[in-house]
Amino acid sequence: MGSINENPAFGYSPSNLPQQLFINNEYIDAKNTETISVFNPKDNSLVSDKVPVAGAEDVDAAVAAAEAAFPAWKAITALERRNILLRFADLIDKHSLALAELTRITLGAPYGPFGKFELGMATESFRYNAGWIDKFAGEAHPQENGFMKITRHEPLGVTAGIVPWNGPLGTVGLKAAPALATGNCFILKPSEKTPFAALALGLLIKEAGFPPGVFQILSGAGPTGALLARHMRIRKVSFTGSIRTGKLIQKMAAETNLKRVTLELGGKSPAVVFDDCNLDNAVTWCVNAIAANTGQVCFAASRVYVQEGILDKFTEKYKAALEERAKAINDPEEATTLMGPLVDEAQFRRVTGFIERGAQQGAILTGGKRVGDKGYFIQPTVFTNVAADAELYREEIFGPVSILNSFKTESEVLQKANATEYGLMAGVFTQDINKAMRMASEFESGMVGINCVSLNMLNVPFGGSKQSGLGRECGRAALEHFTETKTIMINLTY
Ligand code: TXE
Repeated sequence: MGSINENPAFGYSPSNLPQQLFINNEYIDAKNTETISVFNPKDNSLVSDKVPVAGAEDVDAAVAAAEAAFPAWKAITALERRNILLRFADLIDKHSLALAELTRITLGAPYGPFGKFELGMATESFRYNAGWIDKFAGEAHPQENGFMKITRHEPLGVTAGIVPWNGPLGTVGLKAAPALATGNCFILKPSEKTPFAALALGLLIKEAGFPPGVFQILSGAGPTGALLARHMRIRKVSFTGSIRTGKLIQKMAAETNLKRVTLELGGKSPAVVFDDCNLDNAVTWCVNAIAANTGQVCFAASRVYVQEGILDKFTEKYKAALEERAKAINDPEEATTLMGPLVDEAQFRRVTGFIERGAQQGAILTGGKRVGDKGYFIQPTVFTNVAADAELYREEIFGPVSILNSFKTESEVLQKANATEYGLMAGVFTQDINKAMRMASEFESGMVGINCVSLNMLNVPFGGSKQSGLGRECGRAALEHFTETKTIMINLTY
């Protein structure tokens, strides 16, 4: 993680918001005159009613600028490209407090610990991918029958990233960094709910030395995202968001130019806690897994399965720790706040709707209530005795709501853990390495944590199986997904 400096002067702040598109290294007014309003989730006050919405002409302008920039960007030396990415990471670090504030006024995330994690993910992803630039080589095969064969990883051209509101800068790092590192141009569409930290990056893009057109930012909502997903000259869209929208993007890509698509979608991730685990460790991870970012995390462990021998002890500690965490629900601007509000009224209605209907589907162990009478604060909530066909059990809630279940045997819990269309993450807590590895190989998920859960690391692939996603971010895998492999065959016999 980068260091958090004093507050150096930065061009944008809550009283001077970035409210223009960033095209060809300039902030410009959108041709489209539509705008979006955004509110502060801590009190529902209006933050801005002037968030620009990029329309077809704006998207075309960004694509044209990216196309013009691509040949030179693809051709610059690895060293030059690496240095630009590293400078950009340093600049995000330098202005991390200002960027965190621009996020906080619409997401409600307190700076620490989630805000810090989120920004660190962005900067470290740029550094990690910068390190790959001169190492992401192709293969040379042994000569055979007079032929030599080599492969190269070539950039796709103009690419786009459509990102969600729950990690407005972290997700930019995961997408933009491998795209740019491999020589693509990249157009970012932030979420309409949290546009400002992303829009403010334009200042840093220019200062870091990205040539005009290489890295651009177009704000807007679903229709702007659809313009990108349908664009005939965009060659890849990397998306993070809901399964519903992910499927639409895949469809739009197929109907237009078969652009490459990476989808990082939702989850209903299980944490399996065996009798022989280190109990305090299991409780700590399971609590953070559902409370971090007020549960608005794709890999949140929202189904916790505890073996019968430790069910009572685990339940007591899990409940107590979540109630302790609830005491740190407060104004996200206060330094001691650990849990802020849900992102907006729609998400608040969604989560409270699940909780209200859930009262008929199971028993509330703790939580269930709104905190305060303004803004969208909600207690961490745990349900027990929920039937496997209840919506509470099946659907992603995307709030601080988990269900606690008991189990007897390994085979029983595996069947339960895997009985879902989601497959993002799974966690297992046990001191028995054989059992842990058996579980790890049987979980139907893109990622598994052993004695940990709901985490990601930049140098290993991140993504889901089943309907939780398509393709991978992070690690070398991300670079592969932003390139086309070209095979070259050389005839040495004539
Ligand atoms: O997601 P959307 P929403 C889940 C979570 C949440 C639910 C709804 O369960 O409660 O989705 O959230 C853009 N073409 N996750 O409505 O709609 C949109 O502008 C192209 C899980 O915010 O998927 C935004 O930039 N783009 C999750 C992005 O898609 C479109 C993160 C995400 O919005 C579009 C967020 C369209 N037709 C929500 N419609 C995770 N995996 O972490 C919308 N968008």
